[in-house]
Amino acid sequence: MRDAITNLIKNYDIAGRYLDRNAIDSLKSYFQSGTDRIAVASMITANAATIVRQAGAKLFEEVPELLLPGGYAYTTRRYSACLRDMDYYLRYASYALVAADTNVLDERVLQGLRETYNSLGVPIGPTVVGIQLMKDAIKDMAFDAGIEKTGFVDEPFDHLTRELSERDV
Ligand SMILES: CCC1=C(C)/C(=C/C2=NC(=C\c3[nH]c(/C=C4\NC(=O)[C@H](C)[C@H]4CC)c(C)c3CCC(=O)O)/C(CCC(=O)O)=C2C)NC1=O
Repeated sequence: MRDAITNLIKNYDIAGRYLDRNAIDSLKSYFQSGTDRIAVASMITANAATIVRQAGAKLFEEVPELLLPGGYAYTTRRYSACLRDMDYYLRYASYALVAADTNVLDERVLQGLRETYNSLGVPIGPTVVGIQLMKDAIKDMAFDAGIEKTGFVDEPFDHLTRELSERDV
């Protein structure tokens, strides 16, 4: 698992170089966004159940066939598995937000996930919609709490989306 700082130091150590202007700039931007990252992570912790439930409800409104016989949230078992997956995405996204690095997502969430979904037949498209709905809800929450620049919130959710959607070549 990596965070923005260990990653940067590792790269400079490999090159045997002192921290230069670029390094200092990215450290500054990490520390400047730090308080906001922590605030958003604690907002997620306090509202996780609601965020998952509401994003799930919206997802099933947008893609109602998921809940019908033959759909991938049909039966209580699958429905719960779906919301549980959304909860995983949210929890790991909150770690990645604090780390300012998406490596934790690669190591703990994404490895083998697309293959698992494909072999079970779980559709990726609606999963991505669910992830984006959680992102939007959190950005609204952050903005309402007075955080003006919420762009950093996109990183982990867009990373999950990008990696999940990637096609085999
Ligand atoms: C922490 C990292 C981690 C992740 C991410 C994870 C995902 C994950 N989701 C699974 C299943 C599943 N995931 C879904 C998800 C959905 N159904 C829908 O209609 C939607 C499109 C979507 C929700 C947004 C469903 C329905 C299953 C059960 C599929 C089945 O068994 O038929 C499975 C198969 C095993 C199981 O059922 O538990 C895994 C491994 N497991 C992990 O340990």
